[in-house]
Amino acid sequence: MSSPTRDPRTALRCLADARRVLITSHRSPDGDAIGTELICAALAGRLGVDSVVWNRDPAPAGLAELPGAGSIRVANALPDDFPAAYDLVATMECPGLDRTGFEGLTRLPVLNIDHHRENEAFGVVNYLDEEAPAAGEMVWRMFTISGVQPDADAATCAFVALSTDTGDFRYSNATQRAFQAASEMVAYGARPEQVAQWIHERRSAASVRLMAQALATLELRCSGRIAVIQADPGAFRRAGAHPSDTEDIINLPRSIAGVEAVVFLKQWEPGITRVSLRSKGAVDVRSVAAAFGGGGHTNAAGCTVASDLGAARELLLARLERSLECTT
Ligand SMILES: [Mn+2]
Repeated sequence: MSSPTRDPRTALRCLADARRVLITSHRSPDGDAIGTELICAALAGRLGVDSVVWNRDPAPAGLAELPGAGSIRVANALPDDFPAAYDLVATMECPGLDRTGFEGLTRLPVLNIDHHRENEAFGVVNYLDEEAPAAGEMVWRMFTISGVQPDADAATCAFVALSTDTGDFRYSNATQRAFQAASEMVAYGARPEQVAQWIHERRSAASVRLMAQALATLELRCSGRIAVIQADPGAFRRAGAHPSDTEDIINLPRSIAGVEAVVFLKQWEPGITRVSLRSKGAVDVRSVAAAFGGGGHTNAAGCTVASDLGAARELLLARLERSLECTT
């Protein structure tokens, strides 16, 4: 263990000193997770370091088209040649090692790269920067100081990470730093219109059907400041949808005038409810998620509640309404 650093040079040195690195990220990987893994793999390659990207869950549909995504391996356990054939593990945006869904990663030194505030600093090197707009921007910084030039594919993967985590440069983390990095990525060949198609125009029909089911449950509370939607096992069944088909649905209720916070409750297996939270401005949903053992950012967070949807809904809304000081 070592104390956290925001200096990309420390992380770059750690990666460059490796012979073969196993790169991984969190379960249900999003654009930042996948984009950051791929740019890290690209950087490793340019530094002469072998790498394997090894995930517990598949990438969302559109991201399978990202350059290099075909080389990502998805499995329930670590590779058979782990740890013998590797000398480093690199985790991308995992606040805790358990988020990877793998056990035994600590048999090797871990390079921990993340921008979540609650990161547990579990690595031998902890490159942590909660002001980074995306984990992909952090690895992009490593690339730009490395002395090797990112190619268009690497820039594209970094742009996917950055535009995903900033909600297409609309969230509060769309800072000057985010736009500066985006400008560099485009200069190196990232194509925003291609990335937008991958992220926004690769939905499955089932996910649009699930969207209809979820939106039909819309309820406004707290004088219209809170919007709640849900998808229960019946909704998943009727839509023919998978857990990965829930992405983006939460952004529609977020667009309602006057809404400050959105809750999306999802249940596809007995006794477990996944909760996504979004908010605008200073409304902090991370603390609400944290009260249930989850985490995230001020305006985007999530948690898992070990109960069926109805009970989880009561618990979650009670906590959120207290945090927004709702009177009605
Ligand atoms: Mn992220």
